[in-house]
Amino acid sequence: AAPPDTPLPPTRLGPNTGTTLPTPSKALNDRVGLIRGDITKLAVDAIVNAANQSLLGGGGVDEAIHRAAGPRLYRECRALGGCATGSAKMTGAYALPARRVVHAVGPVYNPFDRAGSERLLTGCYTRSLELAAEGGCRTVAFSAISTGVYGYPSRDAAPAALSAIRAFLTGPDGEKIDKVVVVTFEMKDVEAYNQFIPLYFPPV
Ligand code: AR6
Repeated sequence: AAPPDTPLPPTRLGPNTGTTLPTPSKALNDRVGLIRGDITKLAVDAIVNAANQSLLGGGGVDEAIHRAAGPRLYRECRALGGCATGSAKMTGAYALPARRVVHAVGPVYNPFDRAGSERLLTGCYTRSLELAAEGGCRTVAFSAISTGVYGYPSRDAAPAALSAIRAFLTGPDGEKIDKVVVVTFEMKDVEAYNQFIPLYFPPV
Protein backbone atom coordinates (compact mmCIF):
# COMPACT_ATOMS: atom_id res chain seq x y z
CA ALA A 1 0.00 0.00 0.00
CA ALA A 2 1.15 3.56 -0.71
CA PRO A 3 2.22 5.65 2.31
CA PRO A 4 -0.55 8.02 3.42
CA ASP A 5 1.15 11.19 2.15
CA THR A 6 1.46 9.93 -1.43
CA PRO A 7 -1.00 11.78 -3.71
CA LEU A 8 -3.62 9.45 -5.07
CA PRO A 9 -3.49 8.77 -8.79
CA PRO A 10 -6.25 10.39 -10.85
CA THR A 11 -9.40 8.32 -10.51
CA ARG A 12 -11.29 7.54 -13.65
CA LEU A 13 -14.97 8.30 -13.35
CA GLY A 14 -16.50 5.26 -14.94
CA PRO A 15 -17.29 4.47 -18.55
CA ASN A 16 -16.61 6.92 -21.36
CA THR A 17 -15.71 9.91 -19.21
CA GLY A 18 -11.94 9.81 -18.83
CA THR A 19 -12.25 12.71 -16.38
CA THR A 20 -10.22 13.01 -13.22
CA LEU A 21 -11.62 13.32 -9.71
CA PRO A 22 -13.35 16.70 -9.26
CA THR A 23 -12.49 19.13 -6.47
CA PRO A 24 -14.37 18.36 -3.23
CA SER A 25 -16.98 20.97 -2.26
CA LYS A 26 -19.16 20.77 0.84
CA ALA A 27 -21.55 23.36 -0.59
CA LEU A 28 -22.04 21.25 -3.71
CA ASN A 29 -22.27 17.97 -1.79
CA ASP A 30 -25.08 19.45 0.35
CA ARG A 31 -27.10 19.93 -2.84
CA VAL A 32 -27.22 16.26 -3.86
CA GLY A 33 -28.82 13.34 -2.11
CA LEU A 34 -29.66 9.69 -2.45
CA ILE A 35 -32.75 8.08 -0.98
CA ARG A 36 -34.41 4.72 -1.37
CA GLY A 37 -38.17 4.57 -1.61
CA ASP A 38 -41.25 5.45 -3.57
CA ILE A 39 -40.85 8.62 -5.64
CA THR A 40 -44.62 9.20 -5.69
CA LYS A 41 -44.50 10.07 -1.96
CA LEU A 42 -42.06 12.98 -2.27
CA ALA A 43 -43.22 16.56 -1.70
CA VAL A 44 -40.52 18.14 -3.87
CA ASP A 45 -40.98 20.76 -6.56
CA ALA A 46 -40.49 18.25 -9.39
CA ILE A 47 -40.26 14.48 -9.64
CA VAL A 48 -38.74 13.00 -12.80
CA ASN A 49 -40.60 10.08 -14.33
CA ALA A 50 -38.99 7.34 -16.46
CA ALA A 51 -41.47 7.58 -19.33
CA ASN A 52 -41.56 6.34 -22.94
CA GLN A 53 -41.92 8.25 -26.22
CA SER A 54 -45.72 8.12 -26.12
CA LEU A 55 -45.88 9.81 -22.68
CA LEU A 56 -49.07 7.80 -22.19
CA GLY A 57 -47.92 5.65 -19.30
CA GLY A 58 -46.67 2.09 -19.05
CA GLY A 59 -45.23 -0.05 -16.26
CA GLY A 60 -42.67 0.53 -13.52
CA VAL A 61 -42.33 3.96 -11.99
CA ASP A 62 -44.37 5.49 -14.85
CA GLU A 63 -47.37 3.38 -13.87
CA ALA A 64 -46.91 4.22 -10.17
CA ILE A 65 -46.78 7.97 -10.97
CA HIS A 66 -49.87 7.88 -13.20
CA ARG A 67 -51.81 5.86 -10.65
CA ALA A 68 -50.93 8.24 -7.81
CA ALA A 69 -51.45 11.42 -9.88
CA GLY A 70 -54.86 10.42 -11.21
CA PRO A 71 -56.46 10.63 -14.69
CA ARG A 72 -55.83 14.35 -15.17
CA LEU A 73 -52.12 13.58 -15.63
CA TYR A 74 -52.94 11.23 -18.49
CA ARG A 75 -55.12 13.90 -20.11
CA GLU A 76 -52.35 16.49 -19.97
CA CYS A 77 -49.79 13.99 -21.30
CA ARG A 78 -52.04 13.05 -24.21
CA ALA A 79 -52.03 16.66 -25.38
CA LEU A 80 -48.21 16.79 -25.49
CA GLY A 81 -47.85 14.61 -28.60
CA GLY A 82 -45.06 12.41 -27.27
CA CYS A 83 -41.41 13.13 -26.60
CA ALA A 84 -38.11 12.19 -28.24
CA THR A 85 -35.75 9.74 -26.55
CA GLY A 86 -33.07 11.64 -24.64
CA SER A 87 -35.41 14.53 -23.92
CA ALA A 88 -38.20 15.40 -21.47
CA LYS A 89 -41.46 17.35 -21.04
CA MET A 90 -43.04 18.81 -17.92
CA THR A 91 -46.61 18.60 -16.64
CA GLY A 92 -48.61 19.29 -13.50
CA ALA A 93 -48.58 16.73 -10.71
CA TYR A 94 -52.31 16.69 -9.81
CA ALA A 95 -52.95 14.36 -6.85
CA LEU A 96 -49.21 13.82 -6.19
CA PRO A 97 -47.53 15.68 -3.31
CA ALA A 98 -44.96 17.06 -5.78
CA ARG A 99 -45.72 20.28 -7.70
CA ARG A 100 -44.66 19.15 -11.18
CA VAL A 101 -43.75 15.97 -13.05
CA VAL A 102 -40.96 15.93 -15.60
CA HIS A 103 -41.41 13.03 -18.00
CA ALA A 104 -37.99 11.96 -19.25
CA VAL A 105 -37.64 9.41 -22.05
CA GLY A 106 -34.54 7.33 -21.46
CA PRO A 107 -32.98 5.07 -24.09
CA VAL A 108 -33.54 1.35 -24.36
CA TYR A 109 -29.98 0.26 -23.51
CA ASN A 110 -28.01 -0.76 -26.60
CA PRO A 111 -24.92 -2.76 -25.63
CA PHE A 112 -23.59 -2.32 -29.19
CA ASP A 113 -23.75 1.48 -28.91
CA ARG A 114 -22.80 2.31 -25.36
CA ALA A 115 -21.70 5.85 -26.23
CA GLY A 116 -25.02 6.54 -27.96
CA SER A 117 -26.96 5.12 -25.01
CA GLU A 118 -24.95 7.27 -22.61
CA ARG A 119 -25.50 10.43 -24.70
CA LEU A 120 -29.27 9.87 -24.64
CA LEU A 121 -29.38 9.07 -20.92
CA THR A 122 -27.25 12.11 -20.07
CA GLY A 123 -29.56 14.19 -22.29
CA CYS A 124 -32.56 13.13 -20.20
CA TYR A 125 -30.94 14.32 -16.98
CA THR A 126 -29.73 17.60 -18.45
CA ARG A 127 -33.02 18.43 -20.18
CA SER A 128 -35.03 17.52 -17.06
CA LEU A 129 -32.93 19.89 -14.95
CA GLU A 130 -33.27 22.65 -17.56
CA LEU A 131 -37.06 22.26 -17.59
CA ALA A 132 -37.21 22.21 -13.79
CA ALA A 133 -35.07 25.35 -13.55
CA GLU A 134 -37.13 27.16 -16.22
CA GLY A 135 -40.28 26.19 -14.32
CA GLY A 136 -38.99 27.57 -11.03
CA CYS A 137 -38.58 24.12 -9.46
CA ARG A 138 -35.78 24.35 -6.89
CA THR A 139 -35.94 20.76 -5.56
CA VAL A 140 -35.86 17.84 -8.00
CA ALA A 141 -36.12 14.08 -7.43
CA PHE A 142 -35.03 11.71 -10.19
CA SER A 143 -36.07 8.11 -10.67
CA ALA A 144 -33.34 5.80 -11.97
CA ILE A 145 -34.20 6.37 -15.64
CA SER A 146 -33.76 3.41 -18.03
CA THR A 147 -32.48 1.00 -15.35
CA GLY A 148 -35.69 -1.05 -15.24
CA VAL A 149 -37.54 -2.28 -18.32
CA TYR A 150 -35.09 -0.43 -20.59
CA GLY A 151 -32.17 -2.55 -19.39
CA TYR A 152 -29.51 0.09 -18.76
CA PRO A 153 -26.93 -1.41 -16.36
CA SER A 154 -27.07 0.46 -13.04
CA ARG A 155 -23.26 0.68 -12.81
CA ASP A 156 -23.22 2.59 -16.11
CA ALA A 157 -26.40 4.61 -15.55
CA ALA A 158 -25.33 6.00 -12.16
CA PRO A 159 -22.12 7.69 -13.38
CA ALA A 160 -23.91 9.10 -16.45
CA ALA A 161 -26.64 10.56 -14.20
CA LEU A 162 -24.16 11.96 -11.66
CA SER A 163 -22.01 13.48 -14.38
CA ALA A 164 -25.01 15.33 -15.84
CA ILE A 165 -26.25 16.45 -12.40
CA ARG A 166 -22.83 17.75 -11.41
CA ALA A 167 -22.39 19.57 -14.74
CA PHE A 168 -25.76 21.25 -14.35
CA LEU A 169 -25.28 22.29 -10.72
CA THR A 170 -21.87 23.79 -11.47
CA GLY A 171 -23.00 25.31 -14.79
CA PRO A 172 -24.50 28.71 -15.67
CA ASP A 173 -28.04 27.83 -14.48
CA GLY A 174 -26.94 25.68 -11.56
CA GLU A 175 -27.96 28.23 -8.95
CA LYS A 176 -31.59 27.92 -10.08
CA ILE A 177 -31.79 24.52 -8.37
CA ASP A 178 -31.15 24.02 -4.66
CA LYS A 179 -31.27 20.25 -4.33
CA VAL A 180 -31.28 17.15 -6.51
CA VAL A 181 -32.04 13.74 -5.05
CA VAL A 182 -31.84 10.41 -6.81
CA VAL A 183 -34.56 8.02 -5.73
CA THR A 184 -33.54 4.40 -5.92
CA PHE A 185 -35.92 1.51 -5.57
CA GLU A 186 -33.80 -1.58 -6.01
CA MET A 187 -30.57 -2.56 -4.27
CA LYS A 188 -28.55 -2.67 -7.52
CA ASP A 189 -29.13 1.07 -7.95
CA VAL A 190 -28.38 1.82 -4.29
CA GLU A 191 -25.06 0.00 -4.71
CA ALA A 192 -24.20 1.77 -7.96
CA TYR A 193 -24.87 5.20 -6.46
CA ASN A 194 -22.98 4.39 -3.28
CA GLN A 195 -20.03 3.48 -5.48
CA PHE A 196 -20.13 6.54 -7.75
CA ILE A 197 -21.36 9.43 -5.56
CA PRO A 198 -17.97 9.73 -3.77
CA LEU A 199 -16.26 10.01 -7.16
CA TYR A 200 -18.52 12.73 -8.60
CA PHE A 201 -19.08 14.49 -5.24
CA PRO A 202 -15.95 13.65 -3.27
CA PRO A 203 -16.19 13.94 0.52
CA VAL A 204 -14.50 17.10 1.86
N1 AR6 B 1 -40.45 4.89 -7.06
C1 AR6 B 1 -39.16 5.00 -7.46
N2 AR6 B 1 -38.58 4.17 -8.34
C2 AR6 B 1 -39.32 3.16 -8.85
C3 AR6 B 1 -40.69 2.96 -8.51
C4 AR6 B 1 -41.25 3.89 -7.57
N3 AR6 B 1 -42.54 3.82 -7.18
N4 AR6 B 1 -41.13 1.90 -9.22
C5 AR6 B 1 -40.10 1.43 -9.96
N5 AR6 B 1 -38.99 2.19 -9.75
P1 AR6 B 1 -38.72 1.52 -15.15
P2 AR6 B 1 -37.28 2.41 -17.58
C6 AR6 B 1 -37.64 2.11 -10.34
O1 AR6 B 1 -38.82 0.14 -15.68
O2 AR6 B 1 -36.26 1.35 -17.39
C7 AR6 B 1 -42.29 1.84 -18.34
O3 AR6 B 1 -43.23 0.90 -18.80
C8 AR6 B 1 -37.16 0.81 -10.92
O4 AR6 B 1 -36.65 -0.03 -9.90
O5 AR6 B 1 -39.89 2.11 -14.47
O6 AR6 B 1 -36.82 3.80 -17.88
C9 AR6 B 1 -42.38 3.15 -19.11
O7 AR6 B 1 -43.68 3.45 -19.51
C10 AR6 B 1 -36.04 1.29 -11.84
O8 AR6 B 1 -34.82 1.47 -11.12
O9 AR6 B 1 -38.29 2.57 -16.33
C11 AR6 B 1 -41.48 2.88 -20.28
O10 AR6 B 1 -42.17 2.20 -21.31
C12 AR6 B 1 -36.50 2.68 -12.28
O11 AR6 B 1 -37.63 2.97 -11.46
C13 AR6 B 1 -40.40 2.00 -19.70
O12 AR6 B 1 -40.99 1.34 -18.58
C14 AR6 B 1 -36.89 2.77 -13.73
O13 AR6 B 1 -37.47 1.55 -14.17
C15 AR6 B 1 -39.22 2.79 -19.21
O14 AR6 B 1 -38.24 1.93 -18.72
